[in-house]
Amino acid sequence: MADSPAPGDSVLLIERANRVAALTLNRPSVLNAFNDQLLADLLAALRDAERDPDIRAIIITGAGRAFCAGQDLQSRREIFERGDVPHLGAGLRDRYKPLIMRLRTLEKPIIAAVNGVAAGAGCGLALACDIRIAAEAATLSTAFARVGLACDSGTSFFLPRLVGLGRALELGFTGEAISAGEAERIGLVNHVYPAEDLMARTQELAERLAHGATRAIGLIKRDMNRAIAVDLETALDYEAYQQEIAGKTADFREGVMAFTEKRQPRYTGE
Ligand code: T3D
Repeated sequence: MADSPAPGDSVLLIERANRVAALTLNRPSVLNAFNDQLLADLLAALRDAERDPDIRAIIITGAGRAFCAGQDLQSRREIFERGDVPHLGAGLRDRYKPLIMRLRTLEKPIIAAVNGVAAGAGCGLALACDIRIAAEAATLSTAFARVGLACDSGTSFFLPRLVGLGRALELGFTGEAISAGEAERIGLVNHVYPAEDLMARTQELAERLAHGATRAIGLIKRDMNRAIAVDLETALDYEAYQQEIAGKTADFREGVMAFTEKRQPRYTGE
């Protein structure tokens, strides 16, 4: 079976509408597993979205029935068949680390629309997004230990912060898939919707954010990224530093003017 999209199709589809870029992982026959091309294209698309002032929110989703099944294991099988030894550390530093870092440092909201199974690095990808919205039938699984690997793609960083250490360790050790409903209950996903509503509801939220004070949203993301890894005093100082920046944005001026003039604000993201 072909492991890629139809000839001429890209492994990553990019759609832009109403200030939102929607990135669709497009290797449905292998549940959108990551190969080098998909990782490179996703990183490039995020870089483009970061630089484009017309794009103020990003959605990541998967084509077909899956979100992403993690690293393409067929390519790992080929290493063993050649009699080679896998050197996974270098690949993680060169391909996954830049992707996860880009997701966290990109100062625009990124929403994972988890349309189906998210496993291994596919689960890691979802966890590294700012907000996760799942279809009712979606499942999330660390999966790594089931194929004899430790957690990667930021999973060991984000999972305990999202669900607490005890739950994170169990999910890591077992690699068991949890349902979207259970993921919502433990704080791993923000919202769950019927499959037919998933993209519309995700687009709706993305557009709302994209028409908001997106400079402030970027600063909030930067703040919270920092705050989860430092002590309170450092976090308070960093908030003051960030707010100094926010206070000088056109959006803050507009927010104050709109409030005092009793009208809706028109934010430009500047
Ligand atoms: O290597 C490094 O660089 C280190 C980084 C590692 C990061 C990782 O992500 S390691 C973890 C990799 N992912 C997994 O272990 C998950 C593997 N997949 C599965 O366990 C199952 O496919 C699912 C639970 C995700 C879904 O199960 P199911 O029954 O719904 O579907 P299926 O029949 O297993 O999969 C459908 C097809 O997709 C199938 O191909 P076929 O038989 O129709 O030709 C299957 O082989 C293919 N597929 C699914 N996942 C992968 C994959 N092909 C390559 N790589 C995959 N990860």
